[in-house]
Amino acid sequence: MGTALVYHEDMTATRLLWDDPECEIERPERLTAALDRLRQRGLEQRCLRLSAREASKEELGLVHRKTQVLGEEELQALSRQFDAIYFHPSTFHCARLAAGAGLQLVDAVLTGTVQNGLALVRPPGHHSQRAAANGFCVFNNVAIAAAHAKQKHGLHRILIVDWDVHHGQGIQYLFEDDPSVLYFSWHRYEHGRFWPFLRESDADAVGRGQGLGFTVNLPWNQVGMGNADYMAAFLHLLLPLAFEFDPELVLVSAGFDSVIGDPEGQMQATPECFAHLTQLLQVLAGGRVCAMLEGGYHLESLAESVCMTVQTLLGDPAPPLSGPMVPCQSALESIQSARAAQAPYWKSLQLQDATPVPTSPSTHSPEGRPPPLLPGGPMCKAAAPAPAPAPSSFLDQPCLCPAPSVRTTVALTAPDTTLVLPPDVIQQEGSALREETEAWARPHKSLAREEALTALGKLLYLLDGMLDGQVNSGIAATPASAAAATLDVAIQRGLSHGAQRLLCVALGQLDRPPDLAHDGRTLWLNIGGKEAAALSMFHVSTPLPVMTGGFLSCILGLVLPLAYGFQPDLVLVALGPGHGLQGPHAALLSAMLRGLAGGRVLALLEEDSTPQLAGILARVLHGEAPPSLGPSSMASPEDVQALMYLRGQLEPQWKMLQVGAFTPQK
Ligand code: Q9C
Ligand code: ZN
Repeated sequence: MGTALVYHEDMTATRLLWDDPECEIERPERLTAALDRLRQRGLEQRCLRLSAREASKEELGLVHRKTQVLGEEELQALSRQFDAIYFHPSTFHCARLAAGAGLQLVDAVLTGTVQNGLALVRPPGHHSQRAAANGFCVFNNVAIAAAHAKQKHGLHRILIVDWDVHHGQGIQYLFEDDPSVLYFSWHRYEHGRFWPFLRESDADAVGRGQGLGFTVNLPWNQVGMGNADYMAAFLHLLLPLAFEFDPELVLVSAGFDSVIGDPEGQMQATPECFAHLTQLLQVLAGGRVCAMLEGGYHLESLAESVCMTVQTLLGDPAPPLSGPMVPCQSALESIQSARAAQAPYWKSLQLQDATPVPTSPSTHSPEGRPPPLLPGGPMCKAAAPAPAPAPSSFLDQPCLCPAPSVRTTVALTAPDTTLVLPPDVIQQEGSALREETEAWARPHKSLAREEALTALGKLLYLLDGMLDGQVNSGIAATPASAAAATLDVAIQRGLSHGAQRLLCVALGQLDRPPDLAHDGRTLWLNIGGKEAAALSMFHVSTPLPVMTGGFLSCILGLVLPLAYGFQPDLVLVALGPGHGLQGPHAALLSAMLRGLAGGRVLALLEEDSTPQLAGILARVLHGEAPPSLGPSSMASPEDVQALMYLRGQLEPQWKMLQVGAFTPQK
């Protein structure tokens, strides 16, 4: 449905006219660097360009007490009345354009003109308060947009995600007693020793009155937070609350001073991380995401990260994250303390009283089963995650993966005319050579039948297209009786034709292929197994959660932490016999797995799946937003118990699991 890019060149006019080392980093080149890079990458041209308009006095009045235009001689004197602020003769015009750009973006998304978008603006907004400019911010662009979405569009639940490295205290103050706005901010805090030095930036500031639990602060107490820390914060803190909140709109205070290289933030996360953060937010609110620029002072990091964000809003798959996915101790402590502070207000963080913490896996590991085998380091050398890049190496190499010419292919046995697909999703005609297909099928009895062979030929052709880089993702179908064997062949074919690490998420009754080597190249995850069991760190099985809340906990607290820790370069997701997943659940899982392997995801369905299911999966793999799940029920005691057991087994090896779903309070 499209991505809007809202901009006006006039916003480059405001600049610092005197000497002030604190303010000089907020300069016009921030906008031109970002825009030039978007053009260079061909991304600007793919967006709906909207020329920013000024916000009206009434619109500014939604948030701010009074606004006045001052003479030039008063500007410097006025600047001194605020913390970290400069005014220029053009500042009020620019600030009204910045606020107006946010309003246009929200209007374009909420009227259905576009699916999502970015407003490239300055001055930034999130520090601005009802009657005070602060921290380079004049009007609070995101807060005005939120108030407008409530007043003019009648929204009841708006999520604001502030990934700028500073605390957006202005947004916090404006909505602290308002339960219709959930405000999440992570920020450099250093136990209160970093600007703006506020006690209320800490994790125990959770809102007031009706708004208790609707302010979520994640203070970073050390610099150097990286991709693993940011991903852990989303998986284990923001997203559980966000799904429970079920927003109608997501606003992003998109500051990029939280990216590696920025002088203010001193963090380590790479620009690609912001593609992943964006993609994770796109599964909320039916994909209605409005990002507005806040900080970001390293021009190269800023430009690259803006490209990552826009590219992801456009639906392109996120480039894989590099570096070891191990959150640092300080990050884990911060996430845990924020979870503890929020737990009274959110079911998704609570452990039900009825659930005993299992000390032995008696209910989940029947007698006779060998004890869980958790080898310390069976990962073969070739499969070990790449070492962390040198801090500045990302600047030397282009971060874009070569885009496959075809993003998504549907390879059903008989091309289905009732399928509703985006125009550029291809229905595949081709099949692998008959002889080759038969050779792969030979060891499997269930692949002897003609129908199974036909389906296998189509699957192999699709898989080869993906491994060659011609196709990014796809769906294929197989007769139910041949599902396990077809999956087995797909795994072997993937591993022998270039995949270094293959993640297989098998839903329903699908057993791990018996001849699969234990060399760490395949991570096998079965959802819908009889019991929770970790036979090795690469062979995990869990029952299908019975409730939506349990399903979300399973994805956020188990599947994605394992997947991001494994860093696969190919993902197979198979809906096998008795998978029991409803369309929206299957769509959400697929949408989130798309963050792995550069979006190289092959979904395997049963032949008698409905065209609706095939259609929804094809659209999601193509980059469309999955439908909202609606209000989520709590996880059942069985769901909680299975997850806690697996976490206990796997956490020593898979560090992204730490502080995840249902940590018992120590
Ligand atoms: N070195 C935004 O990013 N100066 N505002 C802090 C610490 C103020 C940042 C000094 C930074 C304001 C939108
Ligand atoms: Zn900032």
